[in-house]
Amino acid sequence: MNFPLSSINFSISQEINQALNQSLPIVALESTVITHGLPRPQNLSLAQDMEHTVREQGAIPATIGVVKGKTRIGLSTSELEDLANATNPRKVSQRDFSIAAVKAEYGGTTVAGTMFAAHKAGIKVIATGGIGGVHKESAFDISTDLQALASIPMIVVCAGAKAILDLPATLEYLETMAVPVIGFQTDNFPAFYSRNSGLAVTINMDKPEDIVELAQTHWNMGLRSALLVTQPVPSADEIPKPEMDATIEKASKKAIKMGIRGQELTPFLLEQINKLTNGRSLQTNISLLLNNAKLAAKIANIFGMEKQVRNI
Ligand code: PSU
Ligand code: MN
Repeated sequence: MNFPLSSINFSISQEINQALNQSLPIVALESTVITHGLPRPQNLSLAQDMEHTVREQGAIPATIGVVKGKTRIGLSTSELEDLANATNPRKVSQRDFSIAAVKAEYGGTTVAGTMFAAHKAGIKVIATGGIGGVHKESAFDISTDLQALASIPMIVVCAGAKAILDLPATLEYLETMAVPVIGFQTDNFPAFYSRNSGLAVTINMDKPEDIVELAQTHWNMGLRSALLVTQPVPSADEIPKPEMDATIEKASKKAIKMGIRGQELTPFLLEQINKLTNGRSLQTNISLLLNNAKLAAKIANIFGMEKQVRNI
């Protein structure tokens, strides 16, 4: 059977189509990390390594991205290379799909964009580094990721929210929007580069099985929000919070001075932070991304035993 997508602007790769038909475990992977998150050539190698990590766990990776205006659910090897090397790719959240489509552009999908496309295909689990949230300096810069988490029933595995954000405000917003925040083997909300933000998660869970049970219970009750699984970066690759806070503040001040805002802000800050930490932040980022891909695959494996719910 085929999974025809309702729009000519979305298409599922043959491998993912087959996996969906056979109810195999699938992990969606975002691609803004490739187009805007990491520098070249680490962006491509990381994307390939994340796919490899998912496969090692016995699940199938579906990296989602926009190729010449078309959203691909399961980028091929060459599409992934083209996306990683594209000139001026667009950062694609829900607002941006139609723009990328009419302009036939390349685009990296954010967590929100990836959830939107993955959910159309019936995929339930996505792995990322950090979600977007409420920004510190501008109260109205609130990521579409939070809106997506509020309204798209999926499990999102991350290492917390981007460290540059207002974390207490981000957690408040998630509470308002009925998104349970699960700490994987921790009571503390991770702070991306650092293991502990000093803020509490909604619930601590030790096993992927428990996370899937909670998700099923949540959705069976008729709730449509996502569940956010947060996993701290491995200790060996952590950058301590006091050091990180000072670095982030320095980078943020520079951004304000230069008038950088909106979609540009995160890529700018990440680049600055990488410079200020002499590349250590990049290693931390890669480590947590791979760790999250692994956990997402373990969660997907449990879902794989159950019947897929098709939304398209
Ligand atoms: N976290 C990072 N780097 C990133 C992102 C998150 O450390 O590049 C990306 C993710 O794709 C996330 C997006 O979904 O940034 C959110 O962007 P915005 O705040 O503009 O919505
Ligand atoms: Mn924003």
